[in-house]
Amino acid sequence: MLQTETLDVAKIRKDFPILKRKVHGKRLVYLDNAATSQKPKQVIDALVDYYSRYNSNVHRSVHTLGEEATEAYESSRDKVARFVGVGPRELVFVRGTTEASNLVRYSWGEKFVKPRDKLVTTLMEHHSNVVPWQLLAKRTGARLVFVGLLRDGTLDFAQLEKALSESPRLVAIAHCSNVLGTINDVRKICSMAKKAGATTFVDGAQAVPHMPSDVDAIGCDFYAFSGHKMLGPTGIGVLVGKRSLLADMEPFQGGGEMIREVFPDHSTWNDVPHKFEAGTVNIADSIGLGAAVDYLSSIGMARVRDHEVKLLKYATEVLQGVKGFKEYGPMDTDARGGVISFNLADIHPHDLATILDEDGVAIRSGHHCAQPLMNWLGVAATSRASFYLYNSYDDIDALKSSLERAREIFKV
Ligand code: 7TS
Repeated sequence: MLQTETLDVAKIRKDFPILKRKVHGKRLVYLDNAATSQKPKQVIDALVDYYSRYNSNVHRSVHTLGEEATEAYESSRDKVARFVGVGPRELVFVRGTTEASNLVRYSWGEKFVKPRDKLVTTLMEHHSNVVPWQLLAKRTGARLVFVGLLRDGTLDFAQLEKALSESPRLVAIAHCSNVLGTINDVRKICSMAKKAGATTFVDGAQAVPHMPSDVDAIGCDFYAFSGHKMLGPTGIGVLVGKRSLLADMEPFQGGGEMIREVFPDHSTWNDVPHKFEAGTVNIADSIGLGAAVDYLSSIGMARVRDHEVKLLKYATEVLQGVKGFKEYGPMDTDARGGVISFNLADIHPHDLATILDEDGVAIRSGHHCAQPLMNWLGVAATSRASFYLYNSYDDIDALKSSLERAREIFKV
């Protein structure tokens, strides 16, 4: 059953060469999209085209190749900025979400955070939205505070209000959890945080690939995401920042292209966003990300989201029928991304993922770089299936039969 009402999955799958391969002689059922997505040939072709036709450095050479590369790099910035509803001057190309939070930690944090300041994050964060703030707290003498969750895996707003009553310097929160799938009302949270005088950092790594994004409307100070989770190449991602804030911040790395003038005793900085893009940038992959955005736009993000909600509803229903299946996260599928974290009886998630792999079914197992959350759930690890636009009901059926086979093998 390849057709959902929203997307023509059979047609989409033809664009993804990797989906033709077999794993252990079985059709590849790729359900590890929260870790990284597969790439359509349009993105692969954009990389080949750059390297084979106009490979050159950007922002420096007046020859034809240099001009073409610069034009492609900057038009990719324009495209990605439009895709998330911001201006191109607010968009810094970085390696990914992790580099974005570390940039904020250095360039904003070490300038503006003072001893005894409070930094607020939550128990559902990926480590890239925890560890940089721990390092910042250690360096500045600030204190990191965690907002907890309600039993259904949604944010505890009473705890958030309490944390905000102490006038924190920073509130850092995921738009969508990579484990529970919880979609946070970041617009409301940023408005509350702003009233409390805090700067806001939103981790959009699991949101931008899967739903329409309007970062300007969220009203945050910083917003980050990774290209490789949204059909783009690895090694390219985005930090969006308010222009005045980016202008006030210290540079992240020093070197070529981020300067205006260099004297023996000091330097002055290039305009934002170039101030934060030192050295030779990741030209090819930023162009690849532009192609990914074109691909997603041609499908339409509202349709991608709608498709994933249908898959989530179907999966929740079908998998509940597997004896010993225990799912984590909010049960309201409309307020949840296309992610299902689960355990099956007492089978270790790594063993389960190995059995599933024999059937060509790729899921992730482990702590998902969210150990504070695992601790809160009271488990060392979970298994996780995560969906994207090329998945369909047949993938969920394959997951179910593989789980049944694991039950037989482990006799649970
Ligand atoms: N934030 C969230 C919510 C994430 O899910 C991830 C990666 C990151 C940040 C870091 O992104 P990166 O591109 O800088 O690595 N999440 C996962 C995952 O769930 N499984 O593998 C990577």
